[in-house]
Amino acid sequence: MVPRGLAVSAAGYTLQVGPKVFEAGREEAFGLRILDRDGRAVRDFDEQHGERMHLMLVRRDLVHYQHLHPSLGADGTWTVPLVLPEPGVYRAFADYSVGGESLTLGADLHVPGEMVLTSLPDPTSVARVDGYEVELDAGTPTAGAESALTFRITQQDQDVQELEPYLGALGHLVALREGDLAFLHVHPTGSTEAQIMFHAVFPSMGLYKLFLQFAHSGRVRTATFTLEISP
Ligand SMILES: [Cu+2]
Repeated sequence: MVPRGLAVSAAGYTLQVGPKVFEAGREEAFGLRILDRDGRAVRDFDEQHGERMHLMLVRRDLVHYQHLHPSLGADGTWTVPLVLPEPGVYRAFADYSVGGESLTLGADLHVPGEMVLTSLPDPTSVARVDGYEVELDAGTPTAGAESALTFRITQQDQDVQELEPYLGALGHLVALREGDLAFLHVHPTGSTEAQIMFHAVFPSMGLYKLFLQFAHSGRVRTATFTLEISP
C-alpha cells in the first residue's frame, strides 16, 4: 500500500499549483489544476464528502493546518483565497476523485523568512480547542491493521449535544505521518450523541498528527492530536 500525498503525480494525474511562493500573512489567489496523461485539465470530478475538491495545507512541522474547498472555473482551474501565516515550507494536498478513483496529490509551497520551528507535541488522548475538550480513544493502534478511533467531545464536562453535520458526517479527520507527511484517508464509521468514530489503517509505526474537524455553534473547530503507532 503506497501512502497518499507524497507525489505530485500519480496514476496518470499531475497536480499543478500556483503561486508557489507566498508572503507571510498576505492573502493570494491560489490556483490548482489536475492534469490528465495528455496534459489536459480534468473538469469532471466526483463528489466526496459533499465536495468535489478538498484542499488541505499544513506547514511541514505539522502546524497551521487548513482545509479549504476551492471553486472550479470553466478552464479546469480550482481557485481559493489563501493566507499562509508564517514563514516555512507548506504541503498542499489536493484530495479528489475522478471516475470513482480517489487520489491525493501533494506539492510544496514556500513562505520565505525566518521560520520558528514547532516541535510535535507528545502523544496525548485529550485535546482542547475553543473551550471544547476532545478525548481520543484509539486503543493500541498498530501498523498495517485497521484502527478504530473514537472521539468524544465535551464542553464544561458535559457531552456536547447537537453536533452539526460537516462534509456529510459529524466530523472530518485527516492523519499525517511525521517525517514525510504521508496523508491518510480516514473514513467515518458512525456517531452517537457526542462521539464520532473513524476507521484508519496506519501504514507504518511512528508518530502521526491527527486533525479532527467538527462543527458546533455554527463554526468548524479543529482539534489536533499526536498519535503513536506501534510496530
Ligand atoms: Cu474538504
